[in-house]
Amino acid sequence: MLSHHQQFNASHYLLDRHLPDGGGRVALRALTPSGVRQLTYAEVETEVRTVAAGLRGLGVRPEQRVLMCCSDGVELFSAILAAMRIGAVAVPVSTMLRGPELAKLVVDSRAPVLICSPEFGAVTRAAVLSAVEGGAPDLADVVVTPANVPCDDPDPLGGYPVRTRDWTDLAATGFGFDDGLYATWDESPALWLYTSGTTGTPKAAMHRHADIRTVCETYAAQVLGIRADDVCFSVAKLFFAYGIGNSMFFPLSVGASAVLSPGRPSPAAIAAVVTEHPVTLFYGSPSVYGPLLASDLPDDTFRRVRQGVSAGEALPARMVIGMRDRFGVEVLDGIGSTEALHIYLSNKPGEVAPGTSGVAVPGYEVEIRAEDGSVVADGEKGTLYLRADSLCTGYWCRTDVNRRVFEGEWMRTGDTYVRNPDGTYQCLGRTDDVLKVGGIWVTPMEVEERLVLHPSVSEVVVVGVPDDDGLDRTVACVVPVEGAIVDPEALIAWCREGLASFKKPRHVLEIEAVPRTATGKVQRFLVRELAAA
Ligand code: 3SK
Repeated sequence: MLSHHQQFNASHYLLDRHLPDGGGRVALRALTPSGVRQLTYAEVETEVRTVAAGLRGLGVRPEQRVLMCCSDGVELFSAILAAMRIGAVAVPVSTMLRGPELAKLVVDSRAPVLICSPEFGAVTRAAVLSAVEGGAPDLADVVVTPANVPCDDPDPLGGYPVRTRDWTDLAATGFGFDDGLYATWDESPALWLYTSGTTGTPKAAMHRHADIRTVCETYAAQVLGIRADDVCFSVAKLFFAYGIGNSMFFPLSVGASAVLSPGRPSPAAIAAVVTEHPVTLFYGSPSVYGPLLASDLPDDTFRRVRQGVSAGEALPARMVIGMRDRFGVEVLDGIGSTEALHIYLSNKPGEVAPGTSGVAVPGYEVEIRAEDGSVVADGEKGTLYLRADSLCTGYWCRTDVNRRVFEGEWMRTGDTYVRNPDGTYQCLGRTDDVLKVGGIWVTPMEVEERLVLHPSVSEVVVVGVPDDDGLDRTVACVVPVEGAIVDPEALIAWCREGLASFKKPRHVLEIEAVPRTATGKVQRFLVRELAAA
């Protein structure tokens, strides 16, 4: 064997390793239409072996991709672990995609097998049809799981232009096939996660088996201090990098457990989970902390939660403080990326600096660089660069983007950051979102933070729209609090009161909702289009 071929399989690391003495521990509590399905580590392993043999029975070979468009449940959880177990590549994709978007991923991934939930039957059928017609000769089988949310598809297996089988057939297909571990290496491909960022076509960030161990040993162990008695609940689903770390990698890395909830994370649904299950680690994002704070949930709803986490976009300081003062939950805001697999800048327990992304996670290195590539001094803004063992090996078949984004060992994140005098890092938005107004830099986030304090404002996005001279003018796109009136003059005066005058928006526009990506990031290019219309 070559020296860089260290045998390692993430599925073994997460699951089989615990079996000698931890097989009876609860690994999973999956919410289904008929109640909670609770599985021990030994039961998950049995499920994973069954799916592994089934995939082998379908002819899946090591390093081939298995595409999964499934709601969170036992099937998706075991399919991901099963694919990695047999050396194949798990590719869980967003359940929010429409048919043509999913078709592109079927074509791009060259997956021979697509596993889907019947809830997304119409979308997957349209996608498979269009993909097969438009250049997906590799796709041979679609496997339909049981539904994890009520679903009335009259013919879940019908209408696919390839072989179709249900979950029970998959098990039967695997009869007599090997369900054992494939001898993957640290370096072997394990997981692809499609990311579109805030613009552009989706690209698959390719992760190795070793990357999964890295995020467990760094962020989960050294920031969260995750323990075997933790119960994790993540609002982000398993197809997000944030969600798969929160609900699968982290709990399984220490013999802990996760609650999987396939539904929409309304405040009431979140409250039901954290009160009915002994959740100790709650992973959210600004888009859930805002509604939680606006809700009338009892203040002791999160009494069993020992730590809250936030990622996706910068958590406003008022939400950090609100969660602490009202619900007694310390929320660690951090920033991660699909490319890094999880969070690389984070606040630490007991050392939270509200409104910042905290400091580098142990094992991760960041630099803030000016346009000429030099590292800027504290207090100066620049683009955040990241060096990390868990960085993906690149984007599948996207040489153009790879050459722009990955610079040797470093990745250009495209986020504008500043390091504060106390050593914490503060997000100022995307590198290309910072505006120059009248020759002076204006950071949209600063203006947004001021505007959101106004009682009539629920959400706001500030963008630059070029005027006739091509010069940026700032437009604040405001979603009002229910029943409130947006008064542009009053809001501009409010900004003038709290900010240097040049930072006030030139225009205020009322919008119904902030457009966001599947991962909850604001789609500023769409807001810009609204503002320019
Ligand atoms: O958006 C983030 O902050 C994030 C965090 C963890 C994993 C993945 C992502 C995109």
